[in-house]
Amino acid sequence: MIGSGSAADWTSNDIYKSKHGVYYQIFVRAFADGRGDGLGDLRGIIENLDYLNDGNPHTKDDLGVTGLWLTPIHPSPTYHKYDVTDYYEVDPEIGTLEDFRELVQEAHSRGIRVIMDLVVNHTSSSHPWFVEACLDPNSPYRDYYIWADGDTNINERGPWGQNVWHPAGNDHYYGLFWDGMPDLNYDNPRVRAEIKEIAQFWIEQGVDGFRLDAAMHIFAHDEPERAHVWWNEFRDYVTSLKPDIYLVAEVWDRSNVVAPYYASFDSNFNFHLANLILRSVNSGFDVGIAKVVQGHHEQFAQYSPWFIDAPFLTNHDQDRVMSILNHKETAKMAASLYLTLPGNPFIYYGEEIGMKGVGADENKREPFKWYETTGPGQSEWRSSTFNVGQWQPSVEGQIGDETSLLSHYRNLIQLRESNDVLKYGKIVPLETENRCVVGFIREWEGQQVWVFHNLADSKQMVEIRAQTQKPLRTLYSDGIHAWTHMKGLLKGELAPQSSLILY
Ligand SMILES: [Ca+2]
Ligand SMILES: [Ca+2]
Ligand SMILES: [Ca+2]
Repeated sequence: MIGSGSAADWTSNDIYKSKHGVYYQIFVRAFADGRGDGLGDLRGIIENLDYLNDGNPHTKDDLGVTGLWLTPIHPSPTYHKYDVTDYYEVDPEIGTLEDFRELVQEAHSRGIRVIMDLVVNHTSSSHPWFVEACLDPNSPYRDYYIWADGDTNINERGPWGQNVWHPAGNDHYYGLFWDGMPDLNYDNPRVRAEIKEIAQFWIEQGVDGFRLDAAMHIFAHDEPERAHVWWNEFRDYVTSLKPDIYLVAEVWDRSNVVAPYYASFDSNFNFHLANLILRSVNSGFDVGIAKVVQGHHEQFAQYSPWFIDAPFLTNHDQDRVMSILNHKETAKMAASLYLTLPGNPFIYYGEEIGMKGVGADENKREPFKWYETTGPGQSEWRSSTFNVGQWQPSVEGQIGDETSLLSHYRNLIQLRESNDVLKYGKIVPLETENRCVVGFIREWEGQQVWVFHNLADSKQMVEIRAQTQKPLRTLYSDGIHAWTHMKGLLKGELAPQSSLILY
């Protein structure tokens, strides 16, 4: 086991526990405008922290998330900012370094940790390093990037059929995603030193961790062994500065490819699981989610005993959940599933109110709908095309409605955050003998929680051996269920598209 010896050096059970929480991904430009120019910014997030978590466990009208992931906030020529021109600044459109420090402080006072995107596979082609590298072949920045030589096939195609070599004068440079994003050269120790310095800077500003963009693409041709050497070097460095730093990576691939990255990172987004959850709730038939999760975890544990899975439904690169599922009750089921699984769930902003969006990336990043029409703080970075008219989800329209999707998210997040077994526990699949019912046990420090989700739009029966020390009781229920637990036998009828959690 690669992880067990080395991992223990850089973490401990207390640190492991401190890294757990429910995260909320904010696409900064779309979330909230605090400065009146119609573009989302850091001030807008600060002003709306009470919506996310007011820091008071006795009030229940806030969402209750305990972590934020901010998409890139650095200066950049694009609206999405995944191509950075200055890693040490905040884009003026988004705010200032002081705003960032204030956001972190205000978030911490509410029990919210803040992580930020670290986009270092590539820079912007407008980054001064790249500009100088192009202008002067003798510049020290030339070797920050990857240049074609006599042996290079400049017609090489990347994994999505795209051109990866792009002309600059008489030369060609490597840019996996597009010509505006030249890849950095991680064979150059000066590049590695620069990236560590950037991370140090943001740790000094108070950040709690990083979401590592395109983590598997660090070396051309996706050489995983070399990527691991670099990421372990990075992990060791940032952990030496901040022992409880949380690292979650984008490794958009199947679980056997993802698993080795647990040698470097606390978490990796579970793309494969997201797909299975959406397929299952959409069809009403479980594809075997609990067993799949258990299988993934066996793979992850080979690389680190401290792995924290990162279940989610969709992110800023994918069609929105409500556009895939279309029905409020089905969207509730999807939420119930991933918010009761092990790991750190990541909610994409707007998912909790059922925002829609498909196709072009901008459609998946529409302004967060605070109001039925409009009001202070509303981002207007683009006019909504998916979230207007008949389908108009909003916080204003849902916050006081106990049957709303927003209330459902709030209830499940608060349940999870208040229950150590749901928060930290591992998963043991249950054989429910019913293809419509997902069943599993969560276990933590000798305690158990029994979870059942009926994905079908009809009542479903379950009958299962449940040898427990005392009869099971209801922890959570969002349907009218009829069930008994006697003589080690749990029998019940589950209401359509609903969940029952026992302890
Ligand atoms: Ca603004
Ligand atoms: Ca509260
Ligand atoms: Ca790369």
